Amino acid sequence: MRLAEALLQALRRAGAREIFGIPGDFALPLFDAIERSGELPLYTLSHEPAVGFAADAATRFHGGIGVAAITYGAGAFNLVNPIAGAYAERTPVVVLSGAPSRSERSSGLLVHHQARSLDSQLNVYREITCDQAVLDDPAGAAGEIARVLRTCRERSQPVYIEIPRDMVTADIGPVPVLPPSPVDVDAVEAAAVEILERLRAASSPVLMVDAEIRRYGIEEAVAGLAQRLGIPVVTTFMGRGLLAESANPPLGTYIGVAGQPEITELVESSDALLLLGVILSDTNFSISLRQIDLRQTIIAAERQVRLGFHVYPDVPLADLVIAMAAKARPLGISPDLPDPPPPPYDLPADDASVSPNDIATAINDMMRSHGSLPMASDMGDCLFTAMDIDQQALAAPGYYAGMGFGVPAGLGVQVATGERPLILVGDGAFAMTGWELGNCRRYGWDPIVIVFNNASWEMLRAFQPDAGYNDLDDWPFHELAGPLGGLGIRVRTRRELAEALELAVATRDRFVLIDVVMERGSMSDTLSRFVQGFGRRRAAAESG
Ligand code: TPW
Ligand code: MG
Repeated sequence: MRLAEALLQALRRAGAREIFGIPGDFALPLFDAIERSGELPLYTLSHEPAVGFAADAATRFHGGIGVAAITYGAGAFNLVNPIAGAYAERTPVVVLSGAPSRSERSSGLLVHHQARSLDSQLNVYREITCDQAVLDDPAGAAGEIARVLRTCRERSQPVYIEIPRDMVTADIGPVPVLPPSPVDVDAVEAAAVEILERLRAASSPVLMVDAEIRRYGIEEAVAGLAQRLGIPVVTTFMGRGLLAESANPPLGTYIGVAGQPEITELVESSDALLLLGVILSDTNFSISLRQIDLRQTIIAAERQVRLGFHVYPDVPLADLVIAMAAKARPLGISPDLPDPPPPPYDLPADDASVSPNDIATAINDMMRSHGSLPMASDMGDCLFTAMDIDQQALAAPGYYAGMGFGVPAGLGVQVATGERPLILVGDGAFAMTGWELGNCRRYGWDPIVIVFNNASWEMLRAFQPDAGYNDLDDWPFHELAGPLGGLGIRVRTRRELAEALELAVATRDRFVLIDVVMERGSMSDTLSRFVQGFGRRRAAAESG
């Protein structure tokens, strides 16, 4: 079989559902093979960062693996940032890069798009992917593809595959289906038993979940386990949106001082905090009201279980959850579960100017009337505002925090779900990747996009109030929508916002951009508390 076909079939078998990409001459043979084989649908976008964000977000929604196909050098280096983000946030995205042919490599000339050496690109990607293969040898290619795809799934992180352009049509053997990497079944059992004993001995155990439970497709299993144990569940900031559709959604989201005090108290006073698939990041933990001693918590993530100083290596999260479920009996605690305040509803339709919190309220009202929409959010106050939106499936860079994610991620969400997504994005982030909306018409995508337009890098201003460089110009984003194939509406008041959302819901054949003009300095309550919490932490750290 030809290499490209074998590769595409193996990708599909490994859980790929689509390819996002931008071609270039080194990748033309590969793109031809993608289009001709029809193995996976191909969506081209306008700038490689968007390719990576869309592939990442689609993967977060459909499970399986994502694919980002780009050309050598100029294309691949443009893709570095989203792949770094996917690495940090544990999304399994396969990078397919075209590359110079074997004869071009040995010609002695510098090749266009080359940075330093021909392998500079590979070396950069070694840092941000968990396995790499350069398919320059027909004899070894099938085995390399199989290994890299297995690593991608098992580590749930990006991998890198480089395809010299003359290799696309090379004959290779069938790509084997590798068995899963060995797991120490006894270690899994022992870890499950020890965790359950710790929980049973505790008086206020709490389960906190994060990205990995979605990446490994075990959300339902975790929900079932929690219910069997009778243990309260919360998500991290990064994990907001997990289990949103479960029969027993989480009590809320832990954001330390920035979050709901009831949830903060529950988590920080727990004597057995079980972190399943949790990323131990500063956005998740550094704004604790009371320092959480991570050595006293139980952590299962990155194929490891840690209880204090006791470490079980090679314990896949899914295996652990299954083993725990098999042994789980009700913990017999009847905790006084807090009743966090319900999300805000019923926005007054008046002529007051819009605040970020109003946007959350308006979205809650809209979804209550018309059904929920899957969401993607950028970094910025829009993500903090999203914490007040009644729990919905959400793709957001809650840990890596890269701007520019929101709009292309929303496009990926629409591809993965077939549903119309809701995209939350700041004006600064929209200026980075918002143009990608111009690709909606070709593919029949119709997201609803809410631009938090405060003519400002407001989140930075919140940390550095006197800085002039955080002022942005007032760009009429709503006027850009029409020429790009969408409908644009600018709103300034709460009444206009509610009406615009109704109109957006009723407009089904194109994207709708609602440009919400807000005052500089107007911030969501969650972001204000987050900024204050960070300030206090920094002051405490500096005073020793
Ligand atoms: C790729 C640093 C974090 S938040 C922010 C910046 C520049 C301002 C965001 O402005 P926006 O939203 O989108 O108007 P808002 O609500 O704050 O007004 N470059 C990248 N990523 C990050 N995170 C930054 C810079 C940053
Ligand atoms: Mg802004």
